This record gives sequence, C-alpha cells and structure tokens, in this order.
Amino acid sequence: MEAKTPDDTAEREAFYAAIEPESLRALWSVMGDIITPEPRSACLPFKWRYARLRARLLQAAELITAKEAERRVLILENPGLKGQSKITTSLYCGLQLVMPGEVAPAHRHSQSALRFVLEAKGGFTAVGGEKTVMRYGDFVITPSWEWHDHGNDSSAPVFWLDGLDIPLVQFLDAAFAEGYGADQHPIRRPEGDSLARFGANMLPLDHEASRPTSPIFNYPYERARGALEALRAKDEWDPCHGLKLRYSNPVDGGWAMPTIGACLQLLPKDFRTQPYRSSDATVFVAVEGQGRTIIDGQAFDWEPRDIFVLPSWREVVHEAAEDAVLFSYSDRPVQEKLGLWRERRGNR
Ligand code: GTQ
Repeated sequence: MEAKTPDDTAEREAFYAAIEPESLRALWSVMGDIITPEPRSACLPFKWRYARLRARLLQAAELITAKEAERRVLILENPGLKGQSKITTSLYCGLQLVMPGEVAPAHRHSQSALRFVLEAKGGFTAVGGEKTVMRYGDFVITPSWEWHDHGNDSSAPVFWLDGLDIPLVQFLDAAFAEGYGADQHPIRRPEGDSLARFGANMLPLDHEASRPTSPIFNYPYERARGALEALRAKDEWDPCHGLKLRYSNPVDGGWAMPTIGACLQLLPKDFRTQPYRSSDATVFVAVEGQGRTIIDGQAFDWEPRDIFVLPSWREVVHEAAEDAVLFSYSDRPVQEKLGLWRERRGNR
C-alpha cells in the first residue's frame, strides 16, 4: 500500500484551515506520513569513536563531580533526533564516568537501565542492596524502580555505557523518579549473591517471579565470551549474525529485561554477514577485534569500545577483519510482545 496524498485544492485547503481550530485534521491529508509501507525513521546511522568520547568525558570531569551531576554522563544523541536525548526513537544511550573516590548517589526511576562496562579496574554499581564489581564487557542490569548507586574505590577512572528505555517510558508518560537521600543504599546481600542463586542454571526451590526483569544483575563477560568460544568449535555460523547469543532471564527464558534486548555475537576473522534488516533499531558496541559495518552502503569501521547505531529496517552487513565480538541492544522484546517485530534475511 502506497497511499497517495490527494491534491490540495483551494477548497480543501480552506476546509483544513477551518477545522484546525476545532482540533480536527483530515486523515487523507496525512495518511501517507502516518501509515507507511515500511518503517520510516528520522534516526540516522552513526558511529562514535571511544577515544573521542573518553577525552570529552575527562573534560567533563574537570567541570563537575559525579555527585553534583548526580550522573556524570554524556548522552550519545542521534544526529537525526537532535535535542531529544535519544540514540534511537525508543532508546537512550550515554557514556558515564566515575572518577576514583567518587560516588553517584542512590536514586530510583521507572526507566530500566543496562550498563555495558568499557573501562574499569574496580569500581562498582549497587542495585537493590547488592554490589557488583564492574569489569570490561560485563552486562549489568538496573531494573525499573530499584535503588541504585555507583562508586569507584579503585585508582583508575571507570567508564561504562548506559542503555535506558527513557524515550519509551517518556512516550507512555509513565516516568517516575526519586532520590534516596543518601549517597549509598544499604548493602543487604553479599557480592555474588544473585549470580549464585540464579546464575548456575538452577533456581531457589520455591522461587516465584515477582518482576519482569532477570534476577541476575551482572552477566560477567568471561562467561558470555566463554560460551561463544566453546560454540565456535561446532562451526555453525548464522549467515546474518555469525554466532549470536541473547542474554536471558533464567526464570522464564525470556529476555533479561522487559523493554531492552541485549546480545553478544562473535564474528570470526574474514567473516562477512549476509544482508539483513529488522524492525528493531540497534545500538552496537565493538568489544574485541576490528572490522566494519555497512549500513545501506555506508561503511563504519570500528575497533574495541566504539559505539554505532543501526536504524530500523536499514540493510546491514558486518565484516570482521579479525576475530571480533559485538555487544548490542534494542527494543526487540517490546516489539515481540506486541507482535510487531519483523526481520528480512538477504536482499529480498
Ligand atoms: O546511572 O542511574 O545515563 O539515572 C541516565 C539516567 C544513567 C543512572 C544515565 C540515569 C543513570
């Protein structure tokens, strides 16, 4: 269906002008813009170099403390969505820095957050009474409405990516937030508690799911990477993804977060993926190796810690110049729940 907008005759224009003050609009005059044959997004493909981001964050650290800022973060704003604090239409991405000795005070909000650790020699995040040390490549979850604070008790700055569903929650006008009133929420469980209870392919005997988010809050890189490494022996490469695993909620097997889906994929040296598109705009982080990603013919080369965004329904091809690992996140869980998610493999 390609709706053709009817011509704007003088009579019709006069009618549109007459009904506008009555808060009315003629569907046929806008149909082609709101019911499109395929996704039509203002979101643009774009890449941020980590070295640049890092330098800018260190400049920010001269201007403001983590405590005064509450969160010292530079938002990765999509150039097609300026002023909107979004990396895709539905998702947010920021890069956060906590300097040695600093704290980012405890607060909670309805938005869910993921952290993907980019540089750390210690430093922690605490969620709902448990602390986890952050290491390179760890995928850490802050569920909706859980108290959380961050701190850095190491001697080196800690940098991580924040992925949140801020635009999605904003769209629904369902956003709430509050400060805890102290830097840190009390610690109630020992470190590693959630991984012991839920991360050994076992569950506490009478566990009942009480929320839609995974009870594991740090998925260590070592384990995820180890799984990919073990699986490569089987030599079963998906033509469009290489070897791609999704982070799951051990309680129900679903996505680890209700609004954001996260994955880790391995592309072996010289692998070139088949053209692919999907309706979930996706944020990628290069974790290991060098390569490039071609989005509708536009090439973006990457190296570890670079971040790039793939808009909805654009054709993507990844090329790995050496063994490469990519982390990614998107709103796919939401689209799946609503029966909206689509993909297309190959060029038609
Ligand atoms: O660490 O709690 O990038 O509340 C944006 C909002 C990080 C956080 C962000 C937040 C946080």
